[in-house]
Amino acid sequence: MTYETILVNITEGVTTITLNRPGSLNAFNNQMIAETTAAFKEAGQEKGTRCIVITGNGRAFSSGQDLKDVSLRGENFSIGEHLRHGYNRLITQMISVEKPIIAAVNGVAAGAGFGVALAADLRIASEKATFIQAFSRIGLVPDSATTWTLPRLIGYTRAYEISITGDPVTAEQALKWGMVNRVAPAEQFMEIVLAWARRLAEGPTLAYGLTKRAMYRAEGMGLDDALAYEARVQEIAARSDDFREGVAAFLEKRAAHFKGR
Ligand code: T3D
Repeated sequence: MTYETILVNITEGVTTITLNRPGSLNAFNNQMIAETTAAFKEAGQEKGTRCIVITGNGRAFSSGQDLKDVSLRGENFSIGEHLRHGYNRLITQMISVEKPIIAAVNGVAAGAGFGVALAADLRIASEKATFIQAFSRIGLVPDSATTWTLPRLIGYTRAYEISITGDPVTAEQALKWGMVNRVAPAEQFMEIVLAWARRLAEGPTLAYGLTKRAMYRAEGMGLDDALAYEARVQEIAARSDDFREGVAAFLEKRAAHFKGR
C-alpha cells in the first residue's frame, strides 16, 4: 500500500513507520490516523516483520490532533465519532498486533501523539524528547487511551497531575518514572533504536507476541484466570520451532537462531 502522510521502511525484520508531516510537528489529520492504522495492520500481517518502530520525521514525534483541522469543523461535528473511527481504532490496532512495537520518541509527543507513544510496548526517548498531556491546554480531557495507559505506567497521582496541568515531562523524568525504557543521545538516536529493534527481531518473536497478548488479557483478570491463560498460550509457544531451537541451543552450548515461528 502507498501512503502520503507516513513513510514505511522494512529492513532486517524491522518495519519502521515514520510520521511525516514535519511542518505541523507531525500533527495527526484524518489521513495520517487512517494511514498509521493501516500501516500497523500491514506490519502485523507481514511475515518478514518481527518488530515495529514508530517515530517522527523532523524535530517532533507528534504534536497530536491537527488543530488547524479542528478549526475547520462545523457545529455538528462529533468528536466522539471522530475518536471512535480514528484514534480508538489506531490504538486498538497497535495493541492487537502480536509483535513488539517500539516508540522511538525523537522529540515532543503531545496529546494523541503521547497516546500513540504510550500504546507502544516499549519506549526509547531522545534526550531532547518531551511528553505533554496537551489535552487540558485546549480544554479537553485526555483521550487516545491515555486515561488507561498513563496511570498504569506512572501511577494515578503523577498521571492526574500532568494531565490537568499539561506540564511537559522531560525524557530524564520519564525514565525515572518508568514511562520510557531508555533515553538515548540525540545524535545517535535512530542508530541505537534500530540496533535494539534488530535485536528484538532476531528473538523468539512468536513468544514475544503471545507475551503481549497474555499481559494485556491479565490486566482484566484475577490470578486464577491469568494462570489458566498462561497455560493456554504456553501450549502454543511450546509447539513452536523457536522452543525446540531454544532448548537445543542451550544443550549444545551455542547461540539460538530463532525464526519467530
Ligand atoms: O479534537 C479532537 O480531534 C479530539 C482529539 C484530541 C487529540 C489531541 O491530540 S488534543 C491535543 C492537540 N495538540 C496540542 O494541543 C498541541 C499543540 N501544539 C503545541 O502545543 C506546540 O506546538 C508544541 C508544545 C507541541 C511544540 O511547541 P514548539 O514551540 O516547539 O513548536 P510550535 O512553534 O508551537 O509549532 C511549530 C509549527 O507546528 C507551527 O506552525 P508554523 O507556525 O511554523 O506554521 C505550529 O502551528 C505547528 N503545530 C504544532 N502543533 C500543531 C501544529 N499545527 C497543527 N496542529 C498541531 N497540533
